[in-house]
Amino acid sequence: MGIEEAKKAAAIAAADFIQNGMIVGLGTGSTANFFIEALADRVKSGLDLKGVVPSSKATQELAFRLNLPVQDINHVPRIDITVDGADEIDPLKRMIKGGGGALLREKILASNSKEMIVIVDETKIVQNLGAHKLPVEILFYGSPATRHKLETLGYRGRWRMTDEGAFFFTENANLILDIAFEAPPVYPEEDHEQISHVPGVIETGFFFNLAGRVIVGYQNGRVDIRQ
Ligand code: A5P
Repeated sequence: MGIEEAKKAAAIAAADFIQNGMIVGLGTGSTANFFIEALADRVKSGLDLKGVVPSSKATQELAFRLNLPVQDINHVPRIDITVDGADEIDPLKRMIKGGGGALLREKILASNSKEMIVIVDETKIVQNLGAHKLPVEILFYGSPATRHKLETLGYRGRWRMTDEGAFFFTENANLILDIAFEAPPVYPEEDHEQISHVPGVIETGFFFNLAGRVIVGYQNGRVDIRQ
């Protein structure tokens, strides 16, 4: 077994928690894709979902292709469970997300769900957040000034670029600044606050107090569910 199988094992375990009549938020990324496939398999076997709400175009396309009942976030009252991956998660279930650039919509879904189930392979488990760069979504208007302001506060990063060398724009038409920490942040909540207070910052990839159950898939085939 390898990493892909570990992600898939966590995803399949998460699909078992979905019940008839639920509205399910769908995260973005390779692990979330395995969940969407596992969920579609359950629907084929008779699970009757009220709807699924995607966090990105890629997720929406996959959900449509697998005949899941896609709904617009603006037309659902509340989401029952959102299932999503993470780039890093620590023992306090604090996370860094946004490697795929969908952090803002992912956070909106997670914040409006009765529960967020996080699915990760074992490589995402960390003692301290910050080895991975922190994605920060930034309004294009005034973005050099916003970046400069962040630098004066000690947050240095690079604009995310596409493979073709153009600026990467999120689905909300914003930029992503990937901030690198020289040492793991001791109080990530304070960093989140400081960064968020800079005008032009839309959202950070820190996710706090959102994760419910965390399902970890291991390369030896084991799945661990942390309540
Ligand atoms: C998407 O913007 C991210 O938050 C993903 O959830 C995160 O990068 C995990 O992606 P993988 O499951 O592909 O590792």
